[in-house]
This record gives sequence, structure tokens and C-alpha cells, in this order.
Amino acid sequence: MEEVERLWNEVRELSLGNNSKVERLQAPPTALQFLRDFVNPNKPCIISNAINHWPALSLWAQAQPNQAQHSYLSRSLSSSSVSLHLTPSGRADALAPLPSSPSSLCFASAYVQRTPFPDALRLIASPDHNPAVVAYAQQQNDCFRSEYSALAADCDPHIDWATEAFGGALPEAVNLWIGNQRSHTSFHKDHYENLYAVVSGEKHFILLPPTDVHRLYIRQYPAATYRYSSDTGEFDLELEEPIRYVPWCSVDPFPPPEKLHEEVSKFPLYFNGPKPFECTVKAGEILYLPSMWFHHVRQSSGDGGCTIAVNYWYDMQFDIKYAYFNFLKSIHYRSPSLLLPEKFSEETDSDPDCL
Ligand SMILES: O=C(O)CCC(=O)C(=O)O
Repeated sequence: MEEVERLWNEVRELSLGNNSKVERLQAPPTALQFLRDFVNPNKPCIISNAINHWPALSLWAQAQPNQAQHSYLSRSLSSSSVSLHLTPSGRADALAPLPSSPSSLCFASAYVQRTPFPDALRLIASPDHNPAVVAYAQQQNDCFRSEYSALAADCDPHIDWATEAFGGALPEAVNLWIGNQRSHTSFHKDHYENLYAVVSGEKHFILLPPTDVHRLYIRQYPAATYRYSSDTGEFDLELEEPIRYVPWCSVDPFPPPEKLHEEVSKFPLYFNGPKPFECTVKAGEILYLPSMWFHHVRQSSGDGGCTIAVNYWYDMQFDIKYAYFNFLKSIHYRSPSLLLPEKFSEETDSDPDCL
């Protein structure tokens, strides 16, 4: 077996476990336990019973989809406008066929529309009213403490045992995510320690450790943005001018059945390598998603027709693990045991850049 594949197995044998499961704690850890057992080894875990005291758990989950406008959330945010991400497919910041040449892919960002919150919630909670548009209220710019500041008292401002473990510094950003089952978040990683708390519905994560970087085939894609016309109800996908390239993961873990065979042939390191870590985070639970772990996220809606989560991004340590990761990523790796068919070798051979 090649060295890189040996590394994938070794981290599982020595630290992460071989069963592809994320460890579950029944109560919040002390700061010391969290630091020793999870942060230092860069290992995810799910913590149950960590946010039972949040008023958000009962207040945010009450509305039925057809009563979204009367819900606690709509009343609290009746005069707020929020950033609503609109796409035709529910895949923003994801690969999509290039409009001018559908056999090539670009990196497509959502059309972001400032929308009065009650309208945004109605769109998200009743996806069947307008099947051509998928709406996801999210903005990774500390939006919970800005756009949604009216909800501040419903959640803790930080996760105290995590703050202590990270040396006392408060989160760099706190973000709110309100979506439905039509929105997916494609594989990527972040340079943050992430405490991801689900308040309503469920989130389904697929996780790969940083050591598995080659399995995601990070390649350069030209950036494009959706434009949406509310008059015609149609989307256009426009390439950025001048062209800007974005390094992004090529693997879709759930390709349509008719493309499965082709995708497995193109990305054998992902599909034929060790099973990725998979977990479902339910309302009331927190996922610790360690820095630099690749994650793909899907969601199922709760009673009110939405999935709602709040996540806390803490600064990561740019330490020796980060340096090792950069070194690993710089190695050009093609598996001799999982050889690529000829016809795909050229397109997957280009040098990956940082994500
Ligand atoms: O919930 C999602 O859709 C994505 C979450 C995510 O990517 C993150 O917290 O870094």
C-alpha cells in the first residue's frame, strides 16, 4: 500500500477509530477534557444535553410551515432584513455546469438578496410554493450578532467550556443557518474550530480528516454567481469578469444514480477509500467540527418546516499540525492501488492549491 493510504489508515487506528463514527458525549465535557480528548488530537465529537437551557430550543421550533408569519421568529425579527441565499438547486458555493459549455464546471455562488425576515422564513418553510427557488438564510460574517441581534437572549453568546479550552478568547464569528431539506453545503474546510449547535430539525454531516485531503481532488474552478429575476422567476449563472479561479473539492458524495459510475471512476480515492465519518446532529446537540476537517452538510426540517442552527467559529492554532497539513497537500499523489482510468488522468492531474 502506498504511503498516503497508509496515513489514512494509521490516523484511524491510532486516534479516530475504524468504525467511521463520531464519538458522542452525553453531557458537556470540562474544558480540560475537551482540550485533551478532542481539540489537541483534532478529533470531532457530538455533545448531547449541552444547550438544554437555551430558550431558543422551545421558542424557535413552534411555528408550523403555513403559520411561519405568526411565529415567534417572525415577530421578533418583523422589522429586520436578512441575507437570503437563492439558488435553483439548493447548491450554493458548489460546482455547477458552465453556462457556455455544460461539460465544464464552475464554482457557483448564490444570489444574495436582502429580504424582510418574515418573507424569508415563509419561502424557506414552504418550499413547495416556489419549487424553482431554493432559499437558505445564512451569511458567514457573524450574522447572528448583527442581522439577528434581536435573538441574542435566546442562545448563549459563547460555549463556555469551549471558550475556556481555546484559551479564553470569545468566538471570532457566530452564524445562524435557517434552511430546509433542499439545501446542501458542498465539501469544504474552514480555518476555524467550529462548535455547531442544532436548534430545530437535523443536520447530516459527512466528515473527512485533513489527512485525507487527496481524496477530495481539490482543483481550480472559475468563479460564477447566480443572478435571479423576481419578474421572470429565472436564474442566470454569470462567470466573473475578469476570470477568477477558486480551489474547490471536486467530489459530490451523492451523485445522481445515472452519474454514479462515472463519478466513482473519476474520484476513486474518495469512493473506494476508507468510509468517511458520518453523523446526524439533532436539535439540542452540538457537533465539535475540528479545524481543517472537510465537511459536507445536508439537513432535514423540524416541525416548523425549517432546520435552524447556530455555529461558533473560534480561531484555530496555526501550529505544527497546520504545517504538516500544508506539506501533505503539496505532495502530488496518485494512488497506484486505486489507479485512474486513462481518460480521466489528465483532468485530475493538475496541481491542487489551497482551499
Ligand atoms: O450548515 C451548513 O449548511 C454548513 C455549515 C458549515 O459549513 C460550517 O459551519 O462551516
